[in-house]
Amino acid sequence: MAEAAKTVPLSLARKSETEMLAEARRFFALMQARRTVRDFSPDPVDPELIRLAVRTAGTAPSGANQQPWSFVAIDDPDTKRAIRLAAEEEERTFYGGRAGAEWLGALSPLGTDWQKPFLETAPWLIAVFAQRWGTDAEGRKIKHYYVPESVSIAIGLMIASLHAAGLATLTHTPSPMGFLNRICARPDNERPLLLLVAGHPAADATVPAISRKSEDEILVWKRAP
Ligand code: IYR
Repeated sequence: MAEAAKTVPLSLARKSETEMLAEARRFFALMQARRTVRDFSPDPVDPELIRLAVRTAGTAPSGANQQPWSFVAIDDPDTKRAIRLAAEEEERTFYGGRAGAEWLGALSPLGTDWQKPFLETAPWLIAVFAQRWGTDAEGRKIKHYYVPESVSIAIGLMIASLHAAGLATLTHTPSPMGFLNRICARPDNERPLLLLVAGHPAADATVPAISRKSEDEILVWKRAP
């Protein structure tokens, strides 16, 4: 058995009820305004915003605190082009039939197709990798726990950071996306989970007229009597 970690006092200042509600309402309003965007402006974005988003992602809780993630932040045009070409090749077969009629039907309200120009237009791509296992100081494999859950929470925080900064994002999941290991030179223990596209929206960007589920549809209370 490993020894229990030493402890330090928790630092979390208690807020008043009023302040708690105000903060939560403000954050809800901020996140309610987030939309997935597919039309990006080529305007540059300060790499510091990307760094802060990734550091925010790195604050996520993770299985056994193993922090099983890595992020590759790309604004190099040649790399973006290579990613676009590889993604479009997969997407062409996906939309050409591999997805099947049911999946393509579910996607049709989004108006997506095999073409992914945003992979070159947007200033930043962030490739997110999940570390299926780690290695200790002696190079031995360490099992990682709750990897997809941990990395997905991290991605959520990263999206919130970029959105709070006023940037548009797109969670892009070309499938399969093993090509990201090659292009980003990531080792075999890392599985690409998604590509986050980030930048300013194009001036004329539109988004699908779709809505979020209501509170009643997503929240079930079991209140104290
Ligand atoms: N990976 C494809 C298809 C796609 C699938 C789902 I589920 C979406 O919500 C959106 C797209 C693509 O990126 O076009």
